[in-house]
Amino acid sequence: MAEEKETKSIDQATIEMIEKADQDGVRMVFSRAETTKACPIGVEGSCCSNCAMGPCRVPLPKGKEETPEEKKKRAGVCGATAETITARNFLRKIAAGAAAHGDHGRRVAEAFLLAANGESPEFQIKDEQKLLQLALDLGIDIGDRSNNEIATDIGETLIKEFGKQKGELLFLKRAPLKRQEIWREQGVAPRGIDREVVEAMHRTHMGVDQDYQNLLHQGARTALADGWGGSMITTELQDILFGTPSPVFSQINLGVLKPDEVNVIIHGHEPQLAEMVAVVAQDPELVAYAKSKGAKGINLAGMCCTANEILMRHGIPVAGDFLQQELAIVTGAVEAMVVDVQCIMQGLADVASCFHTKIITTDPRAKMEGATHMEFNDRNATESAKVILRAAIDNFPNRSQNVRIPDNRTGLIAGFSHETINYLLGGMFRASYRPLNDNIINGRIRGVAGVVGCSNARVTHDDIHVTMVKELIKSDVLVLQTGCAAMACGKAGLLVPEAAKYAGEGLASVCEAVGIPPVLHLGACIDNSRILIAATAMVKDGGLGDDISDLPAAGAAPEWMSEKALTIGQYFVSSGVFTIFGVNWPTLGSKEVTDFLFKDMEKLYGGKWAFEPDPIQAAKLMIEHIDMKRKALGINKARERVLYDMEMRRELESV
Ligand code: BF8
Repeated sequence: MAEEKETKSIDQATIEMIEKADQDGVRMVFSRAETTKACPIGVEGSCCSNCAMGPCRVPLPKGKEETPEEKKKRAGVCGATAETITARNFLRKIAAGAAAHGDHGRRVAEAFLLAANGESPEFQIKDEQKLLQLALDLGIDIGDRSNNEIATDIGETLIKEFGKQKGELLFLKRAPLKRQEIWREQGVAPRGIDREVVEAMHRTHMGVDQDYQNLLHQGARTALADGWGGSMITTELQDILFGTPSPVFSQINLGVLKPDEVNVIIHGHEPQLAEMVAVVAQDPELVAYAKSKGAKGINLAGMCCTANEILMRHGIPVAGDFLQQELAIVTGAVEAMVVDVQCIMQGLADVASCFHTKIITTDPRAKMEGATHMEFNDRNATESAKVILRAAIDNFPNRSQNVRIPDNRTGLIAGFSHETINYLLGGMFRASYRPLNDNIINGRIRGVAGVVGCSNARVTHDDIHVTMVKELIKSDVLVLQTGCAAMACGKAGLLVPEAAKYAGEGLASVCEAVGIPPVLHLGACIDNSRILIAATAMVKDGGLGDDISDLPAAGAAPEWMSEKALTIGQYFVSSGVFTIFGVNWPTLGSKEVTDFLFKDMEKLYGGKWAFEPDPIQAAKLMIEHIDMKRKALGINKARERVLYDMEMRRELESV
């Protein structure tokens, strides 16, 4: 279970705005977390509400060993066992996460096709190189065809992946061969993305799949349909359409809001609208309009994963993470918060009613009582973005005197796509992961960890992320990040090369030689697919085994809260990665289900789950796992030999 919190956050801006909210009498997530306690039965997955004979609660008895007779009685009205109920609940969460990422991907694929067909002239193919590479990967003819013709074929091929009824998802072929064989052996190579989600919902309906192991294998298949399907399609198409990220410097935290400008926050996940708002915010006509209302200009900032998208591609500053969305409004300085889908708290409307902030919903799938709905249209993107910005500007004169913007903003570097890491390590003409693999083999880098996921009001905001990541880099583990986890470390100053001072000697020396931070920001949650590609590239470069499960690598989501995080964890485990979650664990109501995820999956998939809310303990488990993999590869001795004499330093600097 989650720790008992002493403080709500370690972030000063957050603490200051929680105090202001209290003074202003505003209720928000941090206060609701105190009054609305987590349900102790739901938290362990022991409640079934899948039919009207229930809800049936089958909690694990606490503090005593259960007799077989007692265990038999622990069943729903239909006879469903605690194992079935817990596994069904787990699978449903995975399906919801896969659906969220998949539906995001489908919308991007639709926008991509409109652009390719010339039906939304504002969007053009930005990354030709990646377009051609993807065409080659998919076996699409290049010849002397135009980019738009090639893009149309790519868009049509990939959009079919959602509704595919037979065969396997095309991107599974990107995985190491051994990994593909494991998926086929287990019968979990996903077919269409939608098909796996629908089947998961069918199998968890009352009276269908009643074998917890069978349910959990479908969990693997549905999650893989996200990681190697929905999410990967999204990342690829967004990069081609909006540009593949490369390193960019920016700033993060509520202090990026400006006292004398129209502050517009773009919040949510899908980048089409944000891309257009970023362009339109510079339109001289609109800037003049803002000035006519008494503002000095228009200040755009991001929130949640949309923030990561426009940070990675444009260097637009980040106002904050998931738990800071209401706090941005509490500053009193936000004219409009423009939202689309996912991770948007319903509490926003209530908080906004205490200030002048306009909440603008833009997506027909996600409306909110108390918000203004202004639909964003891909076909008319510029005009849609202008209408939204004008509404924000019109709201500037309504700003009251009750404004306090915390003076906290931290510099960070983002933009580490797979392509960038490849290029930074290997150089333009010999782009490769070879130097990374070599430095892992010689022990300067002990291993690689993905630390991703949300922030969660049940634990001390940012603390778990920052503590875990500092422990990992101190132990020479290179950290890759996405989502709100990256924001926590960004605020703590870990996403700049100077953070090498927190790293162990080996990792610090590599960071200094290559000029990278010890913690790399790879993008939004959807971009965890970049980590799958990076892991595969490491396998393919050689010397670190022949499967992702051989790599000295581990994953974590220590402050997770969303179903999407569980789906991501499950696709990493099913791809061979040891993955550890904090806060709480949703299958503790069944020992059998938990044992399957924490132990048996390793025998079947090469990866397994773990649960450890203490960030230092969790980091130690990850490091132990990394060391075990080093030993299996026969490279454990190298670390012991690492002595940093001048010759080794010179060799390193010539990388
Ligand atoms: O997809 S990390 S709180 S913002 S779910 Fe949401 Fe979690 Fe943040 Fe983005 Ni990801």
